Amino acid sequence: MQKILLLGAEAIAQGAIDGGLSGVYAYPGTPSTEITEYIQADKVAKEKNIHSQWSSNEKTAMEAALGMSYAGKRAMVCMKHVGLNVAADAFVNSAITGVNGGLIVTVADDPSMHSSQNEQDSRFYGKFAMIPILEPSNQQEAYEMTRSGFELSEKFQVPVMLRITTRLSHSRMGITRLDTIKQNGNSLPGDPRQFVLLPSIAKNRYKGLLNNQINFEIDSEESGFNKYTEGKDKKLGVIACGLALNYLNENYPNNDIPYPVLKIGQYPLPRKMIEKLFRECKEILVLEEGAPIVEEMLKGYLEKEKVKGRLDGSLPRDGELNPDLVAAALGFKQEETEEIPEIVAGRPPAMCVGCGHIDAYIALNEAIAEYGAGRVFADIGCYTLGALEPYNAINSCVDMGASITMAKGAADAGLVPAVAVIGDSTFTHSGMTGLLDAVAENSPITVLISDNFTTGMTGQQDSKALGKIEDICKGIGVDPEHIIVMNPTRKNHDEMVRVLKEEMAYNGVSVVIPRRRCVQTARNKSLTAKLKELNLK
Ligand SMILES: Cc1ncc(C[n+]2csc(CCOP(=O)(O)OP(=O)(O)O)c2C)c(N)n1
Ligand code: SF4
Repeated sequence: MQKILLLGAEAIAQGAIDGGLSGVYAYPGTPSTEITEYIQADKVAKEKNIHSQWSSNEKTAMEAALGMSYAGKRAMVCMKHVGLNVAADAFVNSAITGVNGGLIVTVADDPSMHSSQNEQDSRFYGKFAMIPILEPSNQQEAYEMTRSGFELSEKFQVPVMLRITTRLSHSRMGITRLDTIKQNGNSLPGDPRQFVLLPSIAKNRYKGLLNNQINFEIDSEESGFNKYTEGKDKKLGVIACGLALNYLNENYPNNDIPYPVLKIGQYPLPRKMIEKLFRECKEILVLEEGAPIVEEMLKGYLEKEKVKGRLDGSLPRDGELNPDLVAAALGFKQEETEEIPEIVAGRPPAMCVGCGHIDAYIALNEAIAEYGAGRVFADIGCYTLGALEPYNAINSCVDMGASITMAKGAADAGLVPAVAVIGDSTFTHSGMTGLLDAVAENSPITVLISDNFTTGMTGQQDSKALGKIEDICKGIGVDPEHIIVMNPTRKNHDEMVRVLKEEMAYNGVSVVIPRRRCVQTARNKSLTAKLKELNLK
């Protein structure tokens, strides 16, 4: 087959389509978004009727994928690393229910936090759930792992995690495609009660998962994704996990690495290969992107002093790896590199000119001034940039949905009024349930749902909240007199300030909805048509 140039994320999507995928479920999040977008745009995926609509959040995505697997078909769920925190309940329990159709949980980590709140390493979650993990070293392997990951999942009847990182997701390679595999037909799980996690059933299922661990390890030992390459110089042995293999290779352009190298692409770790490396080499250098998970495990059960990596300072404890850092760990002399000219110096991100969030913040800052600073709890989206100059408008951004619940907690503590700022997509992701808590106790909070009809920050995906926000708030129990829609423009500034002042003075839950279309969606014709249909502007 011909080669096609694909991003790592796209290679995963193509691998899934070629591997017999029947449905992808996802909530957008950098660096995972392009996987689902590729499937949504793919003609063949459409012809094959592969489900690819966005889910409301990562938990609903994980559960829907598990449901598709229950019904016998191959499913994939995709998310960024922090999304797995949201999906964790379903994810961990899916290892115990097991699967029917192959299920791949693709999680994209973001070491160095290029666009994330943290740099947590999803391999911890895979290990925690005790399922096999695949970690590609390049985009071709990402394609192949996804394509064959469904088989691995079906072979052991457990979900399989595919763990990638930003650089792999967002860089390209020529991909050689393999034959396409047909989609599964419908079938029911072998054991009709395996998905019923009542304690008596769950205990048995859990024992089965524990008993299977040795089989996962044997599979890792035999996997083509793990590879031991001999080297003459036994002073050092290198363990290179996933993408870190690239950084090692870049230091040896002639492919003449003198040391034995153990490439890891499938977990649990292939213990026999690791023991061989330990037997043969004086010291071990562990190269892994993210947390020092492998290094820590090896230090725990083998000779401590022998293992070098992120924990002993051979490599930095946090942030992404790169060829230079690996060169230093290998003892190469660093060449002086040219200084970066000032013109390419880092620039902080900013909201677009003409963004409705800006006018909402200008009004909020004025309205809240009389109460003093420190009472605006925000959420995750473009509006988080309101934390920066010149607005300095918000005081928190913790996780998706936290704005409303944190405002409620602060109001419970006596910080009245407390204000929450949340976007439309984040509201339906995980803000709605917090609003229900606030309504249940009639908490004195003012919630700004800044509605721009889209999921702006991740690239203008559909928003599940479109045309529904007022009804959702009414349904949850917010007094309709305190659900107020505003047009956030300069012209309306005084009116916005007046409304916000009035609602902040109200002793109960009020929802103010500054509503203006995200300027980046101006050319999105299908959104224009939907807005017309809903009579929204
Ligand atoms: C749990 C989790 N999932 C996904 C993301 C990625 N993400 C950041 S902001 C955002 C959506 C923001 O949309 P919205 O609330 O409508 O605000 P907008 O960016 O449009 O202003 C997403 C999906 C994340 N940070 N955390
Ligand atoms: S992408 Fe849209 S929501 Fe985000 S800053 Fe720009 S205009 Fe505002």
